[in-house]
Amino acid sequence: KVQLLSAAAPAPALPGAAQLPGPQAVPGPAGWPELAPERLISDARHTGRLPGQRVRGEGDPAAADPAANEAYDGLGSTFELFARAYGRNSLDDAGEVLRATVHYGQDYDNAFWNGTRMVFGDGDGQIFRRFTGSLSVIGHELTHGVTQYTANLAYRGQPGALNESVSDVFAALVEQYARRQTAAEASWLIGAGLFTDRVNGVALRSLKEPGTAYDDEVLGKDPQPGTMAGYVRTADDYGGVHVNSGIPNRAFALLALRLGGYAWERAGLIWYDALIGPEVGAQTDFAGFARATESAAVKRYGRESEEHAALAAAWAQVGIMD
Ligand code: ASN
Ligand code: ZN
Repeated sequence: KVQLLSAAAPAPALPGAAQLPGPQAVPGPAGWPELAPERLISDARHTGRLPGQRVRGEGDPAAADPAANEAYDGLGSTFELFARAYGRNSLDDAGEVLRATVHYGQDYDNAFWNGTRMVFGDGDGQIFRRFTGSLSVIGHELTHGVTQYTANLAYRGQPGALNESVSDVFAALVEQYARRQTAAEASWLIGAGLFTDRVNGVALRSLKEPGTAYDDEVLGKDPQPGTMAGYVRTADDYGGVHVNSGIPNRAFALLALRLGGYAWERAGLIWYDALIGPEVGAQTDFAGFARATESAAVKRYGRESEEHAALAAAWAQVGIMD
């Protein structure tokens, strides 16, 4: 069965990150060092063997293979969000090499983080196109690496759904940052453009409107809930980690939309502070994560701040922390 990293009408064509103005257009806070990625792209040549053959390293000219170049550019865009918005030097904040393997397996319908590298399938061409085609998929998988080095959220139940949600939140921010989109302008979709024309869906998931990303004869309907009332109790998928992530995802989108402007700035900082802070660990549940974001908002912006009020309202709207 297809495990959807979770898909609805084709998304509008958007410019790739490569065609956008360089990172200097949105500089990080003054005083932060200039950080640069070290990327290494390999090719599994349609086998299941990792890492595969080296096809492009840092600073190399574009490869002949578009999948390799998409991976290279997407790793760069992800590095850029974490570096420029949060001062983070790669996944481990110590300059770890960003590694990816393309053309993994045959007709492989997924992408994953294996603990040390990103791995991308080509899709089966029936449901999915190649997974390097979506910057939010790349951002999602790499953020699993950031989570591994920080909160290390267990991949089961509510901590697992938070692990998934954190990957979706920063994936959305990677795309928004690359496109210089405000919260109001953003699609809030994960994996837009991955589905072939045969699928009735726009993306794998929607942070803004969980449960609306696809409704398809073969795939069924997007099962994500947007409130605790819809929390799915299941033994599948480690307790529904790709489903229940819709709840904290929506809390983030509600906060960002309420605050307005660039979501990576205030909303993203609050989430990042919580993720790397002392209150969030392997067993943190939704309520614990909400409290950690509240501590972060109060610390950064004050108890009487607009940010704190917007945060409390967002969590209350999804049925957590009222
Ligand atoms: N692409 C999926 C993810 O990162 C892989 C999986 O864990 N089923 O969540
Ligand atoms: Zn994931």
